[in-house]
Amino acid sequence: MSRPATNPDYPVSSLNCGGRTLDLRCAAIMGVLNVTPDSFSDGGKFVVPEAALRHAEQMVAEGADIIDVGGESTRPGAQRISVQQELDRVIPVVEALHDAVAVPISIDTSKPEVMCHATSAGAGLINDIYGFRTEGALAAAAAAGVPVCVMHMQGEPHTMQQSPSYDDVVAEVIAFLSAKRDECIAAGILSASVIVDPGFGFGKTVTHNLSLLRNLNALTALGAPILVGLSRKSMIGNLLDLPVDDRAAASVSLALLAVQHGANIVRVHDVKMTRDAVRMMEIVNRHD
Ligand code: 8Y7
Repeated sequence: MSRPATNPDYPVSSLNCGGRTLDLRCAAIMGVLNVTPDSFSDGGKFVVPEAALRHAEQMVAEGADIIDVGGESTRPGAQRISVQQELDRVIPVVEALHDAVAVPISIDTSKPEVMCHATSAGAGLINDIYGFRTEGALAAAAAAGVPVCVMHMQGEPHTMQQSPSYDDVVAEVIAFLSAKRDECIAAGILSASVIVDPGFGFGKTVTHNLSLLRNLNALTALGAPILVGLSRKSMIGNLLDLPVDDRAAASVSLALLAVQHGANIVRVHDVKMTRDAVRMMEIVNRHD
């Protein structure tokens, strides 16, 4: 049975992630796999490759369509780590995961060396929250020949939440992503391989985040797959006064709204709940 697209106007139905297919006819679930000792929500739990592997396998069993492996914490105020530290953390995990699961693997990094080694080790997508602004990052991504996710961020992680400011957050984020995508294409990345992400929480107040979520549909004008990360973010803590380990229901609700407003990929910690909720919503939406 052929399944209608989440967004019927959207031209790309799948992405080739280094030989593994990410189906975008329905919203895809990206499971977060942090291999950092200091990540804000599950920091320290998955530093041992064995434990990381088991967690990834569980997410795939629960319906994750892609696993995003990250070795450097990006929470506000986090310190940056060296290339070698990041390689030591993520490469063994990417290699092991590539053998252990069949879904595409994404590497969350801004370092060209990590992009290069991780894609050689089997990663099929590069997720750079810095939007490939690091010297050599665009060239490394183009050489890797895999799809990329470009994310909007105002400022740098350690200062971005001090005083985020926009005249029109939606228009500015769209203009930024459009220019970034042009840069990617000029560097040799296929236009159909560029995913865009408004970067919830990255140099944005709660009001900016809400504006972007309510108007996410405006990003579909870019004609690119849209990825969003809202899972367990501080916006939920601010609005509902919930600690990070009690944000699952609110995160699922935000994921549903994002898909309803045009997101093609949702980056989440709670895979099973999000998968079930998104599937249910898609079934209801299609029943006419
Ligand atoms: C995002 C992300 C994070 C996001 C993309 C967290 C790595 C912070 N957030 N990547 N990474 N989009 N593409 O809360 O929103 O998980 S880290």
